[in-house]
Amino acid sequence: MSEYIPSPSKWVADQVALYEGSGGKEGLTLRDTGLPVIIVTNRGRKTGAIRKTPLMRVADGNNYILVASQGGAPKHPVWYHNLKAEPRVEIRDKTDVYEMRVREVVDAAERERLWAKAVAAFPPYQAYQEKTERVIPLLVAEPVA
Ligand code: F42
Repeated sequence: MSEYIPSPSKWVADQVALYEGSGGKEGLTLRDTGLPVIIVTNRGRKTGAIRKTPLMRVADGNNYILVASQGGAPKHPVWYHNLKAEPRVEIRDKTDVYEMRVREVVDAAERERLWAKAVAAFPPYQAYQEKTERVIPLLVAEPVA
């Protein structure tokens, strides 16, 4: 089994430790917003190590929409590149864990529909998009049959 390398960002690593350590019963929201978070487990594209990334929970039926916003930073988050290289992930939503496959949304109509869902779930995404020159990538995680 590969090594798990926690995020270098302490608040992120702490949330993962609480969420996963409690089996999906604690640490379920972004700070004190009350808004739900999922944990994406994937592999680093260079190290092959296990990485765990909390993201806002944006559901679309049985799928999850992953928003590579990173607070409107100028560059895509590193996890986006990891998922492009290795799309097989595990997603924890509270106590449920799913094997999923990720693809980037490229179709304009699909993007419009899913972006509206993302902003409805987490309104700050709109301000993050206005803050940055890049188009914030959307990825869809779909259950592996
Ligand atoms: N980030 C979002 O982008 N969207 C969200 O909706 C979101 C919600 C959220 C909720 C709760 C929470 O605690 C955090 C949340 N975040 C959200 C932050 C998110 O979890 C990430 O921390 C953030 O997006 C930054 O992701 P990042 O992958 O850029 O992380 C940096 C800090 C990082 O970990 N860098 C590593 C490092 O060591 O510098 C990268 C490690 C890595 O993946 N290495 C790869 C490897 O092979 O192992 C190779 C990378 C390469 O060079 O190609």
